[in-house]
Amino acid sequence: KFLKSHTVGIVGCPFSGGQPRAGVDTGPLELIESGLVQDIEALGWKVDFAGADTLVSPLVADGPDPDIGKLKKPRLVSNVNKQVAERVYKHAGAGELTVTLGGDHSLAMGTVSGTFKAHPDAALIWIDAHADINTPLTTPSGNLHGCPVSFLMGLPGTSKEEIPEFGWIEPVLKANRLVYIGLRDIDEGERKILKENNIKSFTMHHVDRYGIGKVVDMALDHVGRDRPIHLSFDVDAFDPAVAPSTGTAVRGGLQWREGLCAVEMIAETGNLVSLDIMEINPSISSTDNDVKQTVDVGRALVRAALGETLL
Ligand code: 4U7
Ligand code: MN
Ligand code: MN
Ligand code: MN
Repeated sequence: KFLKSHTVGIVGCPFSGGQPRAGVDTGPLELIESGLVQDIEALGWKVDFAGADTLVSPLVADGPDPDIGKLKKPRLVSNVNKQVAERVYKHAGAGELTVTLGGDHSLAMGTVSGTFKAHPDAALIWIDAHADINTPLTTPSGNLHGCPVSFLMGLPGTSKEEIPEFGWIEPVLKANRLVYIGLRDIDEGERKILKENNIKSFTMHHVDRYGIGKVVDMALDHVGRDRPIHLSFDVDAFDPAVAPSTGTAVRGGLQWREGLCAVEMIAETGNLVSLDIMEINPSISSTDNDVKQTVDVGRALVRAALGETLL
């Protein structure tokens, strides 16, 4: 409906500057090397990907980057995300289904900005253990992967006047176009923001209580079933037994089929225009199988988004 061609545009973002743990920047290459492009082609989609050497740069700061308030590496995160936004817009504006491979979740500043520039009426579905809606004023850690949603909404503390370094980000996201699934680790400041802005949030409690199918149906009803969808999927939404190789794992998450079912239902609407697979960190593992399993679930999410399991 909203895509102009049966083409997946891949944006690889080897970036870890939005959080402190090394290794999440190798997530995109692991996904590509595992056979993701072949997976996509096998499902009958064309792939628009210029190769691993076109992954977004710069990956490291090119000058001093002192904290702004509590925020860590603010100029680096901003600069990388501005480029990500342009790359995503190039694909989304051409009517491709954009798939962005992270990298840490601060990258959603760029992915959502790029998608919404091409599809201003889009809704954002955020599947994550965390709400990632801390502002520069509420963040307990200063890590920008916990903050992207606040910038996209233009919450207090994120304006051009308050923090010109992020002035390129337009507040494109309205509270009623955002829905969360899988939350279970919410900071006090975030809880207040979610309540004050009436942001629809399905926590793991709701998943347990109603089942994933009902939760996704309610989520789609809330944002509206007739608009483009950007799905931002943080693999830490999964239970750590399913996706162990990630930086901020939290017990009690989605099972393998629950996560896949959610993505399948979103794919089934025919409205998915942009997908983020974020926070796979191949450097984090306690058994030999951890990395493979986490990469496998990331690949499975992409295939599900492209309709693999729909008849
Ligand atoms: B992720 C946290 F305090 N809320 O802001 C923060 F608990 O992209 C965690 O979802 C953020 O992995 C996690 O640092 C960001 C913390
Ligand atoms: Mn998370
Ligand atoms: Mn996240
Ligand atoms: Mn994380």
